[in-house]
Amino acid sequence: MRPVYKGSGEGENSDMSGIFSETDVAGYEEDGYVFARGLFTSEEIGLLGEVARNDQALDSAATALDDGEGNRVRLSLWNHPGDGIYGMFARSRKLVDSVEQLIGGEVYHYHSKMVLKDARTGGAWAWHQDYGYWYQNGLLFPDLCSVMIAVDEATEENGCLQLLKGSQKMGRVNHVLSGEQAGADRERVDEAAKHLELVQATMSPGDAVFFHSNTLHCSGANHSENPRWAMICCYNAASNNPYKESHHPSYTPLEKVDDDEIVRVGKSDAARSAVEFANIEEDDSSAKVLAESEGEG
Ligand SMILES: O=C(O)CCC(=O)C(=O)O
Repeated sequence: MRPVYKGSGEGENSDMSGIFSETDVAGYEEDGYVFARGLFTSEEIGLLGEVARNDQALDSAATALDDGEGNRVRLSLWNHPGDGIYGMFARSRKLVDSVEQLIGGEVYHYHSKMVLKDARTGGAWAWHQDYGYWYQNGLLFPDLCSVMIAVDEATEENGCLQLLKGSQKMGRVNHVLSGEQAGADRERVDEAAKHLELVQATMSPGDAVFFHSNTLHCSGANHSENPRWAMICCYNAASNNPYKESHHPSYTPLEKVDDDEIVRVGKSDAARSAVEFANIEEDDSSAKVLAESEGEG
């Protein structure tokens, strides 16, 4: 599917004027994901890649998590989108309006991250649901959507995202800590894999895949000579404000920007990489809670 961007809506936060057709929205509800090929232009994604690769703060903020197979998963995370190029992507109308179509109402920015899956060393991600983590954060409903934006070409060789089609219908599966990552109950994942199609989310730079917070997903290690960096922007429904505080934000109105702000900001040095990175090791309590509950039996 190659969406045709219909242009920005005026006014209210939730104007439902995203890129998706009714068939796409129905596909998301059925399958738990939908692709938006070419959502970002080569100029937009080129600027994002250039800024990110030269961003010392992003590199220093990166946490490396042991994948249990001898490689490390590197990622940098930020809670508020900010006014730099990362924020312009996460706040762009073509992205946010489209998420709102899928969620069915106003959303806010829950956090974004850059996954730095480097050539030869980038680690694997265990099968999990995002809501498997986020459930711990006081969110009553799985009304969240993650959007993975390919910065580099994502192939099976360099560890593209893998999804189990329709797995969001299973509801939340138990998650246990394995190594430094929380993974979904393996017995259930193995059984689900006998019934559901495994989708390799191969993507070109600028492509995006939108997926439901209960969609089971994972990715392999990068054994290739090519990096596989991707930015993932996560959104929560405004109606699903967490009932308790956590390391990710409660409802904070999202100020959308016109799509051409991506290039304007990306080309202006001053504002290019303005964002406040989170300290995942200190702040992220989702996995720690799993570790504690395991300890409690
Ligand atoms: O980058 C990947 O391959 C997977 C990332 C992921 O699943 C996540 O951040 O929840």
